[in-house]
Amino acid sequence: MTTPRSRALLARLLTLLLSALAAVGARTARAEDGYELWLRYHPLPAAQAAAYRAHVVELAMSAGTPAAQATRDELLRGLGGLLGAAPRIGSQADQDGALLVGTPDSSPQLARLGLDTRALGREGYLISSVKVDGHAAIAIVGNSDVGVLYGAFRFLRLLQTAQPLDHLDIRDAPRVQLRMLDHWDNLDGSVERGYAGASIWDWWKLPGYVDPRITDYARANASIGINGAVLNNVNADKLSLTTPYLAKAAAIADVLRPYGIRVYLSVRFSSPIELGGLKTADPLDPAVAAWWRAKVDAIYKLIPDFGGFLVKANSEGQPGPQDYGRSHADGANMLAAVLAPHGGVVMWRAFVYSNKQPDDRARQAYDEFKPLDGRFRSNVILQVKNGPIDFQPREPFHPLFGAMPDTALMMEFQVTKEYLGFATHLVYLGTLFQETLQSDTMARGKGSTVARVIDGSLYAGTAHAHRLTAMAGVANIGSDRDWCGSTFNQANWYAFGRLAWNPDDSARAIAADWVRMTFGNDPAIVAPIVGMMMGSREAAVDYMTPLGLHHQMHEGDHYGPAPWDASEPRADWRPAYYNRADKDGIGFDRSSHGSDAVAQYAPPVAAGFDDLARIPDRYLLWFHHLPWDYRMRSGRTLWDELVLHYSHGVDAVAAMRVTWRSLAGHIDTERYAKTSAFLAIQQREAQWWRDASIAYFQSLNGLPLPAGIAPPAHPLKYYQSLSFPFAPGYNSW
Ligand code: GCW
Repeated sequence: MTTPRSRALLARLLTLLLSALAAVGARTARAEDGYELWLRYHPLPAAQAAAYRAHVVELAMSAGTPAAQATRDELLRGLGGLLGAAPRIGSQADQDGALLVGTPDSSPQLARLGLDTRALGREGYLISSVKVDGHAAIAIVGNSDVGVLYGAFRFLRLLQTAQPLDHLDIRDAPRVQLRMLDHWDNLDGSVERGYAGASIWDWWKLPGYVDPRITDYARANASIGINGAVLNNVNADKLSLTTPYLAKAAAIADVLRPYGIRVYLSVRFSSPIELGGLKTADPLDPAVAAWWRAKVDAIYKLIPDFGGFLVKANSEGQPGPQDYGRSHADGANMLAAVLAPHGGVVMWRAFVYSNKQPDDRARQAYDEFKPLDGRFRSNVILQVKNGPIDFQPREPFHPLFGAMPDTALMMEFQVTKEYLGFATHLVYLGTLFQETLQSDTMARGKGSTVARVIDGSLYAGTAHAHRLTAMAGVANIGSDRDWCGSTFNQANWYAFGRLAWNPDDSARAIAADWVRMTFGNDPAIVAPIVGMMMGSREAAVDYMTPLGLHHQMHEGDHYGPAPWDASEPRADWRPAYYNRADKDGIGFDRSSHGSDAVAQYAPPVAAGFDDLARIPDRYLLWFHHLPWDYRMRSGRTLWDELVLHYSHGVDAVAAMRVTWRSLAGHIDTERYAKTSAFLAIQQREAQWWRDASIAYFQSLNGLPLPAGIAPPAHPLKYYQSLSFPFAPGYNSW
């Protein structure tokens, strides 16, 4: 029997239950899995949103092209999310608070403003507070649709990072022409050195079905100015050039095009034999050139704005022109000649070394390419890794950057963390990129930074001037829900794009923007997270390869430490080849007394690296072999210093964990928990790196540890017994 009282009670209970359920639902809906990346348009605090809304009452733009539509959609989505309501859509500004967006010829009002867009080039933009027919407005203007799109993303970034919108006067244009992601994605869906799941290109279902995720990929790239994507692994499968796979690439290109992104392909140099049935792939054979010409013509029929080829030739077993006694220039120029009529380019990799050469591996790219300076066609650009070995936690800049004034050189960074802890370690690479870009090659005197080689400004106005400039990052993107395998790996994609746009940008400023866009503007979180990020790469260098050590990772999968490994064949894939440690000392002698790799740098740089009194500690064992009791600047012995660096690396990870714990409650549950778990893994692995390295080196030198320093947790044999047959990113080729 129900009384009015019990009915009221029941009703209350029901209401409570429903609102509890709603709260759970809302929380689930708000759960952040990282999919949105830094384009996370969540509502800003109410007061802030209200202030901004006055500036964007109306969006005045015509959206007559797919690119302009993409821009308008992004602005509506971004402003709608951030401000709680999207602006009204109009075609012209007729009241205060209009956002006037377009190219000067897309709107008479914009044209009447007479803004000077000459210096913006094709891809630059301006964002300016203006008066339009007496009304206050903000103009976002570029000379092309893509310039406008970049301006729109920049405008959204102003809001996301809580910047004032009064008196805007921003002009920006990219300093580097080709800003590329290189995907090492295989046609079977695996990703070489990928730690974020399978490839985002679903080759199997393409071209019939293109995952909407590809549009989000394009948005993320456009938001940081990336304008090119090499779709497939440099260890290229010949099938990429067959008609069915070209049709698949074309379907991807169609989705990327409105976002200003061109598609490129890695090609296998021997394709004329394997696909064309020719007897040779000799670049000087006319039948070979004819095969490539026909292939390239066919590609441009399917993809009219195709970007060009990326080629790994005569490197790690890949075929190349040297198989026919021809040079890298012969090979690159043949391909460049058939691409040139279509406006395509060749990115030819300088990552070459041979274990047959009893030489220092670090010297080989320079020795091979330096004599070819000036021999490449103008649509060839040499793709040079940041350092002379291979994407190590720290390397000095590649000597080729200071040595080929008559050749266009592009940077290749690795965004995926093959040698830096895979998906789980928090290592912000902005500082690594910046360190290389700000290194001074001294090629034309002081201030000849790598950044100025890459953006072409070093030789502008000289007889060496060249047209093509580019920067590539080996992508860390996969089908994981959060794209990059971890929230913090997203920062590396972001930082790469920002630095490709402006190689002199600051890693710290970029980190701050990323944190604000990714986690929010609360000062209680921004400063601590930026602090963690800024110290994170040095921490990894310390626990893995301090003081200039390099390539100490387990062979093949590159997971974990194996400094003891000297097994044959292929010495130059083994850590012991690089550390040269024995009972007396450690380090690779590349000084003038050793392999003389120092001589590949401009004389003042070489002199600094060669001289023990001047070389920075961070490069010491890269260039010098020294006794364990060598006296460091600190007054400590080399051995003690080394051990302290390893320990410092572990301590720094512990400190990151403390910082992260202090942010509990300020970060959404899912991303907080994932990062916490990953930091715990990182701390364990940092300790493992430290302990295994110390145990091994101590087994050689028999020296005691500095006072107060804990010994390795296990005997050396334990570390040597570990193996990881299913480590990710490797067995795919
Ligand atoms: O770092 C090495 C990687 C290989 C890679 C090669 C390269 C694509 O271990 O997986 O192959 O560099 O850059 O070509």
